Amino acid sequence: MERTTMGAYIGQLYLITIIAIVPEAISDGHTNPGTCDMGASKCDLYLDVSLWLPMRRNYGEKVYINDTDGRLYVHGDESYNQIDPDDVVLADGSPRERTLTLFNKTMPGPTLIVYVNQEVKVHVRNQMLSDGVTVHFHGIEMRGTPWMDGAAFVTQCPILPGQTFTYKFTPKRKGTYFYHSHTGAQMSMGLVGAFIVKERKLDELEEHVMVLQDYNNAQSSDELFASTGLLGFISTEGEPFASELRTDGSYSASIKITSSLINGKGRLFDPQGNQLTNTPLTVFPVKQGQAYRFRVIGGAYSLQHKVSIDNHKLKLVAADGNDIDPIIADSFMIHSGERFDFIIDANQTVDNYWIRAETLQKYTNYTGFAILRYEGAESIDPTSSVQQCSMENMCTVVNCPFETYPNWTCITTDQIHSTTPAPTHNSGSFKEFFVSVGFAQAENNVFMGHMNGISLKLPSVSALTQPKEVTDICDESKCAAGKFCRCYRSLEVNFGDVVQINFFSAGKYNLASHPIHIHGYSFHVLKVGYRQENSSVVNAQFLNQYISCPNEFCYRNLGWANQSWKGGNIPGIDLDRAPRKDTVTLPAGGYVVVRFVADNPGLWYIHCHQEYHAQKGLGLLLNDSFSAIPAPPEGFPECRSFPPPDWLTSDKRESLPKDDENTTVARTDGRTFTEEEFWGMFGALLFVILLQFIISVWCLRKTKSSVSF
Ligand SMILES: [Cu+2]
Repeated sequence: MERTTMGAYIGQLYLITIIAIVPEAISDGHTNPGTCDMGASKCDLYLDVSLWLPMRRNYGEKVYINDTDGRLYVHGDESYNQIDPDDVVLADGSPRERTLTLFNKTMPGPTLIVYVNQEVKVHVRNQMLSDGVTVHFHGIEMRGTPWMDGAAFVTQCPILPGQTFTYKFTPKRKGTYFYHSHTGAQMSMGLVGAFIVKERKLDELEEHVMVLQDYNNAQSSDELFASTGLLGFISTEGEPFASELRTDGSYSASIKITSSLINGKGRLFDPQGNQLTNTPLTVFPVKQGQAYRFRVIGGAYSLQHKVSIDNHKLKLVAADGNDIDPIIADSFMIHSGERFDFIIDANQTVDNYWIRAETLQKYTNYTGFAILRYEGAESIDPTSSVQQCSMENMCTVVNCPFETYPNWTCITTDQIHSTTPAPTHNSGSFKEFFVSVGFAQAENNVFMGHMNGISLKLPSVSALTQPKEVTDICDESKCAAGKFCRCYRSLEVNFGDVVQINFFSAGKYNLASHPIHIHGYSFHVLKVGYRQENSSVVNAQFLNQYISCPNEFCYRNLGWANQSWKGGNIPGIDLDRAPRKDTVTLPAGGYVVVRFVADNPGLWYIHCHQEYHAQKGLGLLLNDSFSAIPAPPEGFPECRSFPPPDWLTSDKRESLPKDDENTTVARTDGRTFTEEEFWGMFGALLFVILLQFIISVWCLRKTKSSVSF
């Protein structure tokens, strides 16, 4: 009898465990994601992540572009049935095949439209064969749900092949956002899509969404990484690492790109600018006399683009989802992770006009093209020409990563005006951080990304939800002024702190501008500083009129050159109008000052949004009011490494990538428990034993009593 009771008890436990691990069922309608109902309080959206190939209609039907008519046909189809360009992932039209990883087999993924204060559930199903994935909703602050931020090994474990995960959150603010993979280098695989949050009212204007991407038609970033080794950086052959000189004198220090895409379509050019593919492009239809809102998303993983429409002025009305005082411009610059909304008046002759996403590359042409087509115009390529900028006819360009450029009037990021004021430095406890950003020469001549000389090493657990298992925590006292370290590092802030971070593109290797993204926040950009004109970007000293550096590396112990700037007293900043963004371009050799109030408890990733740079460790974490972070939902997935107990201390460690000698390993002896945890577990064990004893005694007595009758 006692055995039966025990068996039932174990059975119950087993059942409870099974119920807990069965994933939420996927309903049949999961291939039709898209727009939520305006009136609904809740909304379910579905994303399937799977492998796919460009220039295919189905798995077996390879598509080609006919040179003479520019239309699509299936190879070997002698009846020449035209293929709808929207049925094919075209990319740059190159016949070269490479693997893509896509949301719902489209590139970009489906545009998701939700409403303010709607409870959104995005069900993600990983249908890949071999790789994990996570989805980050870029710009959504995830207030109260920090574990839904989608940053792999920061806020969650990757979703494994065959697994599902449901992102449940409530967007609080309207705006243009996007979703993308935040695992490894999967943005370069095509895992990007628009995420639009609208107010619950009808659109004032008809809208178009424009997702910009950069693309390599031969290899993904992972493959490019592999050909140099994950830690490699410099390739003497010029590929896969391509540090290309730009016309502003800085470099796009990143990996090889072949083309740019607008909504997944683009054309390939040779270095002389000759068009190599005649890909059908994205067409944005307009009617003469009407105005349209365009939502532009910087979904590139490496390149910065300059967006313009021939013969049309752009009225910029929002930056990173935040309203701004409208700016009339000829074009704007947008880096990976940024978004801009603009309005155009379709006030030109009925015709086709080029939409251009140009890059600043000096010797290569990666321009992305799309077509603005007026109703009544022929279905042909535009013949319009790009605006010529001259001394007499200066072009107005918004969000330049430099202050001046020949024949341009630059409106810099801090000259964009917000409609909400920034916090003053004395409106709470003020915390000021100095963060140098760039690349550093580590051991074996390998270059690593760093912030303050520390290359971020993400843990092998979800740091937010398994904080006690985070290893390789930096011992900053050992990362002395000129020393480079590779470890896990966070900035600590408390609820209510007014946080100011001064990012500097300082030090020896500051060749490139970096789009800095802060998760969990929309911050105010108080000031952007640029390198002096004609100064060499590799000269560490040119910034010294603004900051003081202890040595040429500028890793730690940084400060303002003028001490009176400390404590939030930078002269000339306009708190009432400082723009609000979640991603800001730190100019090569310049600085950016951002400020926000720490009112969103969580563990937030701060990193360069160029995927390759983040992979190289260019980031850190914001440990925001840790004790106030709410507990994750019950059953939230965990993950961890499972080395043999002697792994980390034995010579076997030699076969792991070698860490910098200054790295500290927080736990080398496996899982350790705090005193509280120990007594908690001891109590629970005691309770279970006592319960079993009572049940056994009760059963025994019952057996005896039944025998007596
Ligand atoms: Cu970067």
